[in-house]
Amino acid sequence: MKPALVTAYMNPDLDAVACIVGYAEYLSKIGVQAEEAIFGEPHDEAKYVLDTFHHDYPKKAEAISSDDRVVLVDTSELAGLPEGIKSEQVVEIIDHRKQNDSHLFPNAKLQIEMVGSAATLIAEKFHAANMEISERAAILLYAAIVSNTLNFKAKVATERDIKMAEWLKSRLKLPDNFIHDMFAAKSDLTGDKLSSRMKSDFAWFNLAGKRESIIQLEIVDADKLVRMRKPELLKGLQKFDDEMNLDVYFVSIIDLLADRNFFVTADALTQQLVSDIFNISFTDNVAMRPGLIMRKEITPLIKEYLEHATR
Ligand SMILES: [Mn+2]
Repeated sequence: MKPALVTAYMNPDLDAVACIVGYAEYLSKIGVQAEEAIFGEPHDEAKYVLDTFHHDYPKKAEAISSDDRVVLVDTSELAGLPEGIKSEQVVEIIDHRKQNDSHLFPNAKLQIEMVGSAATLIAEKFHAANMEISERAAILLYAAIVSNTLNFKAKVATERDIKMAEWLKSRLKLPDNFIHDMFAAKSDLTGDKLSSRMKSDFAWFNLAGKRESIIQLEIVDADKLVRMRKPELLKGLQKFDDEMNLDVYFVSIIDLLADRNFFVTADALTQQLVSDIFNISFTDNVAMRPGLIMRKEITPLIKEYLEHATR
């Protein structure tokens, strides 16, 4: 039998890459034939972690054939999956989001649990089995947990995330300032990097019959980005709307050190919805919300708003 392909959505972020590498390793170690499979380009943050520790990037997959068995990690949605994956081919799903399509995968064994990072669910498997973990998998899983929980400051962070991060950290030799440097590395959006980050982060979802997309940037000095690059942010959004005919769409910029979000959009319906949900207001297409909030927390609020909207 062909090895199962462990994969996620196109252009996987750090959490997805960590889960792909970690779970393929775990499955192999328990005797299940499995392979890492990346479609598109891993996010810069994942590359930064692998580069810092001189580890290989995960194997790029070419295409899905109809006899492949697919394991999905860090996603449970049809949207955003690599082309060619049919929901019947998915044999297992490990994910951590409320908003999911898991009912559309008839053959999948499901593990969907509300932790901050899907990487935590993978780390727990090694931990529970008291199994050796490679440095490559351990650093990716550790970095993913820290990144996904915004260094444990995000509301999505749970005791389970903290416990697994500590366990992984105890098995690693981390350079001084590793977390700071990782956050700084992903904040570099100079020049073309802003538009390519927006593109790699773009995905849209059907929420209560509306096409919704939130581009999430997690950076330091978010106020400066908003001040200097707002025209590019708006232009990028406009392009997504032109191509995909979106109903609700904005950029959510998480200000990692100042603990606040900026929301940017020129779309009137979106401004209304974001203003209503968070009780904030837009000035020149920008609104600020104190505290950190992540896309996976915002999405269910939008869904609820749309379902109850009578307009
Ligand atoms: Mn995730």
